[in-house]
Amino acid sequence: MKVLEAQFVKDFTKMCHDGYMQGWHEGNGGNISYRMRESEVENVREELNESGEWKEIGGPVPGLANEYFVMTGSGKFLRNVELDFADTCCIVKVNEDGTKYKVVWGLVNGGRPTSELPAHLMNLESLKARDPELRIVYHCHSPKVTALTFVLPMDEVIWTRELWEMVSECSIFFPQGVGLVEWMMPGSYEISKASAEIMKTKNVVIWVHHGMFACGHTFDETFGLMHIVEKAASILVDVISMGGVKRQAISVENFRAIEKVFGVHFDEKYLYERKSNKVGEY
Ligand code: 2HA
Ligand code: ZN
Repeated sequence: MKVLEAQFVKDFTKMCHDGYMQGWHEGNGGNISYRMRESEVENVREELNESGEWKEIGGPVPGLANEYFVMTGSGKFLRNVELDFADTCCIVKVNEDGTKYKVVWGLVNGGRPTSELPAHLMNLESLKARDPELRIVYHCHSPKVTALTFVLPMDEVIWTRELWEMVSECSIFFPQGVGLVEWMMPGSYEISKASAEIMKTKNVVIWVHHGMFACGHTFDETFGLMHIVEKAASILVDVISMGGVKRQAISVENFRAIEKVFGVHFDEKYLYERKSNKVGEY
């Protein structure tokens, strides 16, 4: 089978398109990775060229040794993925000790995998250890979440509770809450390591003054999660713009009822009785 005929390419392309339509991928902003199933690798094996040279990943991922990944390319516009997948994306293979990668398909006009390659692979390694079917990592430049990183305190408990209060479904879609990474250099080992640490337990990582990472089992689930968090952030920005004081909100009692009805579990740290009805305070 040709790579371009594979279902994962269609799903990957749709996510690039949908994210662009949301306004999350200005210029070359954002990137996506997908850890392929063995059967998917075998199905396209005839098109893979393993003769390329190994390059340093920039962060070891022994848990992903010998695996294959679909990725966007560095400097490529996600807008253009649906126009020319083979120019904008690639398949990379990780070597046997998880320190190097090589491009085995794609980037036909040259280039490298995403500048966030270490973050993607290190996140995917955390996810594989948690649940082998968590195969997708999505990074976008989500404007409302980023706006909030200038005004909310650097406190994951406050962030989680504020976002959960914005839409009833939020706590069900990200019951583990969100993680925060303070400003660090994009593409660096440090920001990748901090993200991968959070992805050991959470599905949403916020890069302060930059954007967001979300993960999932399917492209729809991953995109939906990103969309839900950004929607909640958008409502929170509106609430802050209207003065930032809530007259009423989803209560601790309500969250406990959600836990029962939907069979989810929330860490008690998020279920504090609020002393303040102002956004960003306990
Ligand atoms: O430009 O989003 O974080 C790609 C990025 C870097
Ligand atoms: Zn980015």
